[in-house]
Amino acid sequence: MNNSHKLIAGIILTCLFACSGEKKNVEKSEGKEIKIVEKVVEKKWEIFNVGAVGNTMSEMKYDVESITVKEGSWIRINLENQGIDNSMMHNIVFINYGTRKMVASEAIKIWPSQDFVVNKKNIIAYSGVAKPGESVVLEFKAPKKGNYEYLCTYPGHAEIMRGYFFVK
Ligand SMILES: [Cu+2]
Repeated sequence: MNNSHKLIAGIILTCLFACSGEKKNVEKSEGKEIKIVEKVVEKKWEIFNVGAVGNTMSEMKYDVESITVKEGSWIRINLENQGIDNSMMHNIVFINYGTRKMVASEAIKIWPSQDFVVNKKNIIAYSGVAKPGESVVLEFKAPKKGNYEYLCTYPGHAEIMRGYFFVK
């Protein structure tokens, strides 16, 4: 490589680095330059550890009776199934106030499919099913201020596996 080739190679290299550096901020679309502004909105998390305890249909329950959060916050529910009996399969489903029986009965109808969640219009958020000894995580944004409920939609559990969810 002679000197002029080295110079050209040097220019190309400089250009490659310079160009790749600029690309992060500017993108060309139909000949117009558009500046991309990265907006980092920090989510405000409210984290709750909920245990599903008990090993019989009469014992089983969530060890948290109510959950209160602020409107607009992000909620992370760590649901830990502490049961050991095979029939103890649990999820956690957040619903509109007063719709528990309806949501639960519709879940029974589709037994034993999927996540036992059917009546989506009354559902705010729902987790997957945790088998005995398993944990599942549910993340969602708090709905508007008001009173809500949560329940386990595994068939037969909704009468006693439930709690209240308040958004302030
Ligand atoms: Cu359950």
